[in-house]
Parts: sequence; C-alpha cells; structure tokens
Amino acid sequence: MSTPAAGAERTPTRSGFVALAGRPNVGKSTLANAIIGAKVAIVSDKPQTTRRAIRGVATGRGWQLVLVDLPGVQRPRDALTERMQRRVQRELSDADGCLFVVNAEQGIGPGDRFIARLLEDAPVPVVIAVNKVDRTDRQKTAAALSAAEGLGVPDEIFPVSARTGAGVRPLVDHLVSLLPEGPFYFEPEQHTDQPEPVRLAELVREQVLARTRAEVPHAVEVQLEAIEQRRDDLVRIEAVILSETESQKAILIGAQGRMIKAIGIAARRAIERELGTHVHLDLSVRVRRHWRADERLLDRLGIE
Ligand SMILES: Nc1nc2c(ncn2[C@@H]2O[C@H](COP(=O)(O)OP(=O)(O)OP(=O)(O)O)[C@@H](O)[C@H]2O)c(=O)[nH]1
Ligand SMILES: [Mg+2]
Repeated sequence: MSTPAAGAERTPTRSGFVALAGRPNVGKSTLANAIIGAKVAIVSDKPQTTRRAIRGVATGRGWQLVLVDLPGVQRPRDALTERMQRRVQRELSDADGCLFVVNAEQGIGPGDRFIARLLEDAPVPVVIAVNKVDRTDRQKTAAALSAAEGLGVPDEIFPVSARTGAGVRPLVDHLVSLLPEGPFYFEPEQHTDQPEPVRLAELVREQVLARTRAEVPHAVEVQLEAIEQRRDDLVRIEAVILSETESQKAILIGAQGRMIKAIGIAARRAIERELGTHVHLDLSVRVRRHWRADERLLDRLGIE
C-alpha cells in the first residue's frame, strides 16, 4: 500500500476558466487543441466552424486550466448565430480570464477593435495571443505585436503559432499564473466536457467543412442517430448530414455519390482514431429547411 507524501493533499491547487475570444478563423480552436494536447475542437479554413462552447481541460502539476473554446465574435444573422453570440457573452462574463486571439498574418483590423471594445470593461485579465506567426517574418510579427498593444486591453501579449506550437508554453505558464486557488473541476485525464455523440458528429462535420465551400459549410449540421457496440472491436454509427436545400444535398452526395463516400471514409478514420476501435459508419444526407432558424432543433443539437 502506498501512502501519499506528507502534506501532499494539502498543497493548494490553482484552477479556473479562460474563455477564448476572437474573430472567426483566427485559430482559437487550433490553439485550444495545442494547449490541451488533444483534439477537443474541430478546425477548418472556413469561418464559423465552432458553434458550441467547448470546455477543454489542460492539467499540470498543481494546476488545471479549463479553456472555453467559443464561436468567433460576429454579427448575428439568424437563430443559430444569435445563440452563438449570446453564448460568447455569457461565457466571457463567467470566466476567470480571457484569451483574445488575433491573426498576425492578416494583421489587426476593425473586427479585432470591435472585440477589444467589448472586452475593455471585462473584470478579468485579457491576454492576447498573436497567432499564425509561422506565416509572418520578423518585421510583420513585430508590427502585429505593436498593433495588438494598440488595442488597449491586454494584460500581456504573446506571439504564438497554434500550428507549430511555437510560443504556446510561455502563454500557458502565464495563463496558469492568473488562475485562482481552487480544486480541480475535471478528472486530470479528462480532456473535454463534450458528450461523445456531439464529438463524433463534429468529426463528421469537420470532413464536410474540408470538402465544401461557399454557403454549404454554413448550411450543414450533423446529427448522430445511433451508436451501437456490434462486437468488442466494432462500433456501428449512424449519422445524418443536414442541409438546407436540395441543391446542397446534391453537392454533399456528389456525382455517383463520390462526395459522400469521401466524407464517410475520412470521418470513419477520424472516429476510429478517437474511439480506438473499428467503426462502421452509415452516413446519409437529409434536407431540413431553415434548420438554422429552428429553435427546437438547435436545442436538440445542443447549440444553446
Ligand atoms: N499557418 C497557421 N494556420 C493556422 C494557425 N492556427 C490556425 N490556423 C489555421 O486557421 C484556420 C482556422 O483555424 P480554427 O482553429 O478553426 O479557427 P477558429 O478561430 O477556431 O475559427 P471559428 O471557430 O470559425 O471562429 C484553419 O485552417 C487552421 O489550420 C497557425 O498558427 N498557423
Ligand atoms: Mg473554432
């Protein structure tokens, strides 16, 4: 029998919530995944990828940092985007700190200044991550850092690349230093609070986002209909891709069903990696007109 080192259980721990803010597509989810060291949020090159608040958990010796990945801050256009923006506001007001992500490659623009004004009166420290510095030379990085300083909100500013991991360590150390003393909220081995059906549906949607463009990525949602353990090493999953129109459905199916097949193969592989088992994935496409305005469906999809 092992006994804990004397006093070990009395060592105070730090823990708390840091909410991510930033324009769509600046790399919030990629940065959250890099900090957590696991894929908790899907990523794409299309804006408005993240639709729900996703808690991602990083645990170290004596600390637990809960990052709240959020939709990008934007003007709401329908029930879906209204819910997304309400959620951003709510999460920001409940957090212990805010991590405001900007894009060094594009530079700081009006969208960032709009968010900076929203955060000006935040009662918590606002840390800025100037992301995508793998895409900028020294001069451009320096310009982005000083423009970030001009936003007038930050506690500290860190140049990072969520893609390569450069600069992420010092950023995490600083975020941890901002956390209050308190007990852990999650088991140390738990990476996210997202229910499994949502996580798996998101992996399917990620493959749709990677292969479609224009309005299709925004018009798609994925719903998991069934998960059944078929054998010890085989799970059967049934998922439906919702689109808003027949023409989007035709695009998603593709000529001779090639698109849905490609989405299915890639999504199955991603789900197999996630579950560590063989997967049989049944995918279909269904038209659900105006689903983005359907409050009841949004409730059911867990977008609240
Ligand atoms: N080169 C480079 N690309 C990055 C970096 N971080 C993110 N990206 C890319 O930027 C795009 C957007 O990344 P996301 O993490 O989905 O961005 P987001 O801010 O979460 O976007 P929304 O959820 O739509 O608000 C993807 O194509 C990423 O691969 C980075 O450090 N360097
Ligand atoms: Mg995101």
